Amino acid sequence: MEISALTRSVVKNNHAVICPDGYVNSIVPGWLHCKVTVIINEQMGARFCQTLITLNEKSRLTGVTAASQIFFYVIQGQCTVNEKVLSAGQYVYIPVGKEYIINNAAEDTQLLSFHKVYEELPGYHIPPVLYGDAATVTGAPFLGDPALRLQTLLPDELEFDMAVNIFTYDPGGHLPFVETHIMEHGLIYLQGQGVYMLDHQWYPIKKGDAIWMAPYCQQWFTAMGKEPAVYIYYKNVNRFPTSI
Ligand code: UGY
Ligand code: MN
Repeated sequence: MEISALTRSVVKNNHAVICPDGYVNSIVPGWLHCKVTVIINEQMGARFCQTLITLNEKSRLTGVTAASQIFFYVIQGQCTVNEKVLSAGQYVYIPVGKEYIINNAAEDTQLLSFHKVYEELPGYHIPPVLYGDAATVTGAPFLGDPALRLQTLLPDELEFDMAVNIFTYDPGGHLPFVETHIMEHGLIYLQGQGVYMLDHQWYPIKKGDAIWMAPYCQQWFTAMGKEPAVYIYYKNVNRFPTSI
């Protein structure tokens, strides 16, 4: 028998590993007939929010983005966002001040969301609503290593203050150095497995696991197994680094 007192999930001051075995659902006003797990948010010290939503034919998510922009990515299944059909690998970026309606979902559709308070930049416009498909985004070798490929889902433009990327590592591929940086991350594994080093602690990670990394949480990853490891991740970008 499995021992239910064990889990790989951990929540620390500067990072967290959240595995599906620990999920407890939240009720979110306006998001009806669906299961919502708030995986990362400001209660744990993060400056953004990451949720996982499981939808069915009856699900209906409505809202108006206020201070925060939202990025939705279809992990599996299919649904309609503002009457546009999105299936696995497709996504929508909804800037601040926009209405959204999500419905017509197939049973067991999984939707990932990243939410970040938008920081305007003088001289730049608020970005428009943007739809995309990861299948059409080329994976560029990461820092010259063809074993690591980075797909950048949002435009590399200063009006955006968040990036969402898909990172693919061939088995044995690894980050070329331990990253130590001000930017924060939230991620979820779409495929594969490997070992993540977070703040000098080592974690076995696999498909379905999510990770939060606070600013300056040191990070390194290597992929293991027979298939590439793939995660989709959030990063805050393009704004002045200090208020001092
Ligand atoms: O964009 C990044 O900082 C990325 N290389 N970090 C990561 O995957 N942990
Ligand atoms: Mn990083």
